[in-house]
Amino acid sequence: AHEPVDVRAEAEAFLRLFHGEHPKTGPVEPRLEQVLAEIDETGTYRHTEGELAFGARVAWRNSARCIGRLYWQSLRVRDMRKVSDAATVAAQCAEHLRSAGNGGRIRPTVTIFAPETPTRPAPRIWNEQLIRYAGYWDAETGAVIGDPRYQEFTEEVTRLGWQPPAQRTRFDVLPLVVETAEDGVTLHELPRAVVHEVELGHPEHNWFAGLGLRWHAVPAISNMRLSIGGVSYPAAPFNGWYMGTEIGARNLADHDRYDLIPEVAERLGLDTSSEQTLWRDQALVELNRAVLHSFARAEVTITDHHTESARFLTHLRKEEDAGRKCPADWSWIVPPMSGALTPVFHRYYDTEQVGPEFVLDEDARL
Ligand code: HEM
Ligand code: NRG
Repeated sequence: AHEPVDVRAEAEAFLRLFHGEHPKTGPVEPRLEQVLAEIDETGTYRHTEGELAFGARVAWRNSARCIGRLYWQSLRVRDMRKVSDAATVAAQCAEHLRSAGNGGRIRPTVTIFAPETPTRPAPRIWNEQLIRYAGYWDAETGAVIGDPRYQEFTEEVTRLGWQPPAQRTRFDVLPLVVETAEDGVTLHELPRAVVHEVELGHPEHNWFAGLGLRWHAVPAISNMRLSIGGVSYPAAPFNGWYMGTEIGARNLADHDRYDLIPEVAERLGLDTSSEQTLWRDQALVELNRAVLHSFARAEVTITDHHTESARFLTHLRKEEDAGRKCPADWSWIVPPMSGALTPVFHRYYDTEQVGPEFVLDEDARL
């Protein structure tokens, strides 16, 4: 459950924003009158396609934790508001991955499913992202096989009836869990063809490929509610492309994730007898070089933290020129390695949040 929203006030603020930024749509008053009447009658209102696309793009523009916002205006918006049944939600998530993955030339995309209304609950996707790897507790070794972040979620989908592959690996793709009023909680395996993955190798060290590491090409967050002008879209999965450090400095490196720094350091033959040799830092750099090299070799869109930091400053400049504040969260914007080497480190940001926005609900699963 979230804060009660004042639908009328939020609708008015949003419509004024939309008409203010789109002079060609004419004065806001006639549309506002129509929307307020619709709210009086039904408790909610229907966005036009133009309002929906603008709302989604501005929700990206307002994402204070996102360094990748320079291209917010080019977000592809798939209007799936007609869709509320589980099978079609799952099928359209698969189609999202296929069309957004686009053979490696990734296209930032959001798919917007049916909104919450006073008379009908919206569909929900339980997964944190459309593609995530299972984590299995292995009693024999007392360690997790796969991604420890998803150990609990993996147990939950297993209780719901998911059958892990006979041969478990570190990179088994979890099924989608879709919840709807009509069908309850349902499991849906993603078609293999829409799960584009990159096998990791290193530009110089041939042994690196032998580690058997891989990662999925498309990060698609699926547990954030899209909130536009007093209307809530709980199922609105979105994607851009990866910044290499998300994989190389966090997913594969964090101690409570794949924890690969010690193994990479050992294979590099580093002196791990003292922290002062900075063997961790050296291994981290090679792991991140492997990620960027491998995505480039596979012709899958990716960005590095230097390029992206510079782009983000360009974005800030453009927002300022447009007369807008740009909310940003320093602790998320600064990359998780080499922070002070990037210009985003050396300044502070506006922090007050504004709508439309993507919201992580308290009650979101994982
Ligand atoms: C967070 C980069 C596209 C919305 C982030 C983070 C990075 C990033 C590095 C921090 C993630 C973390 O530390 O775990 C990018 C890049 C994109 C992109 C390189 C390429 C186009 C998008 C798009 C949207 C979006 C298309 C929405 C339409 C967000 C949101 C967060 C975020 C809401 C915060 C997620 C959270 O709270 O967990 N992005 N992003 N980003 N991004 Fe982007
Ligand atoms: N760190 C997460 C993904 C978070 C969002 N990052 C993006 N979003 N690049 C991970 O999977 O590593 N995006 O929409 O592109």
